[in-house]
Amino acid sequence: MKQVISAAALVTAMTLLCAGAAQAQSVAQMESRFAAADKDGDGKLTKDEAKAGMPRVYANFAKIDRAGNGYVTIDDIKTAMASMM
Ligand SMILES: [Ca+2]
Repeated sequence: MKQVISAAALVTAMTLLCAGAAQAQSVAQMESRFAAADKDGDGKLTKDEAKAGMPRVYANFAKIDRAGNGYVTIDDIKTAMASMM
C-alpha cells in the first residue's frame, strides 16, 4: 500500500498546527488582557492604562504606537507582535 504522507511531512504539519494554536491562544489572551487593561472601554490603551494593565505594552509603547497618537489599539499590538515573531 502506498503511503499517503511521509512521517516527516506529518511532523511538519503537526508542528505548524501546534504553532498556530499557540499563536491563536496568545492572541486570545492578549485580547482579554487588553479588554481588562482598557479601563474606560474605548478600545484604546493610553500610557497610563498600559502601565497598569499591560506592562510589556507600556515598555514598548513608543514602538507599538507607530502613529504617535498617545494610545495603542489592539490592532497596533497585533501588528507589533507579528513583527516581533
Ligand atoms: Ca482606554
